[in-house]
Amino acid sequence: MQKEQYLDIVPEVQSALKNNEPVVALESTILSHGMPYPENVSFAAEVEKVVRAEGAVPATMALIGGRIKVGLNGEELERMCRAEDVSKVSRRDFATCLATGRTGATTVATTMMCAAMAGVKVFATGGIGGVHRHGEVTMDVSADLQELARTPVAVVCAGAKQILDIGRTLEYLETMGVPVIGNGTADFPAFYCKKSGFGLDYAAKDETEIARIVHTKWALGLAGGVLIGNPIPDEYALDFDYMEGVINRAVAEAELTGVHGKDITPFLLSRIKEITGGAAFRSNVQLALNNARCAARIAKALCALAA
Ligand code: PSU
Ligand code: MN
Repeated sequence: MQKEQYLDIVPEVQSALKNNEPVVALESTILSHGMPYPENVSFAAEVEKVVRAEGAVPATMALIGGRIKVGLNGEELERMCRAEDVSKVSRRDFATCLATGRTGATTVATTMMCAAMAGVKVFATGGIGGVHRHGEVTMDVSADLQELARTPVAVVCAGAKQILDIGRTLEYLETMGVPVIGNGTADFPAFYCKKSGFGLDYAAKDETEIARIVHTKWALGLAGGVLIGNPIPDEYALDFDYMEGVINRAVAEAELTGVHGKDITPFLLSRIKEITGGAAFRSNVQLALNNARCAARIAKALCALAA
């Protein structure tokens, strides 16, 4: 059986791909395990709207009923947002979830896998997974990083949350040969904050230049993806030191409760939300919309290069 036989690509995405029109992949873990219900329902609709406003077609990914869904209808989006009996699926869980027909939300790693299988080249997320704090002891390194090294998708993120060891995350990406490009910045963004203090080798001037870099990498036959760090808009950025305090508290609680493995990221996300109240959530929504806009522009520029 060919992998294509597991894919359900919605007609709108199918036709865009066939006609070399821009498509932007979106993940479902950000809905099911990254944002509260029912606010995630409005976010899911809004992010698709932003992609369309830029002239691209959104394709939210999920595993439902033994099928790889590329593009979700309203009912399926609602189901991912309700998140009842929806597991978080990374590369390790992918085949099991599909073969058993369970409902799975895709992370950055598995959204990249779905995108590559369908032929979607650009993906917008919020923040990527990475090397966790004390990762040198726990070996907790997100599968997102390996995926960036092996799967040819350009991923637009607002950097990584300070729940991670950002320095080691960038070291790991360097070792794996993943280009990390700043969109107008030479400082890797820290999700809620514009800067992490860790430098990048290249600050691209705009999305057209980013598309040229992505296009060149793949034209050379170099395997794997490209990571784009797109800083949160000024008006929604939060104070770095304030967030450091919040995150230190959440990380300490995680250590006390003994939560580990794939549950640690959702645990930290939900604690940050509780501690900060609405402010962090609003920033989270806005940075993700900003990434969707950037991804749509890169997708458009890539289509022009392929024409
Ligand atoms: N970081 C966030 N929000 C998220 C995630 C990470 O700020 O929603 C999600 C993404 O889906 C990411 C996943 O791919 O968590 C990483 O989980 P882990 O660390 O278990 O690999
Ligand atoms: Mn992990």
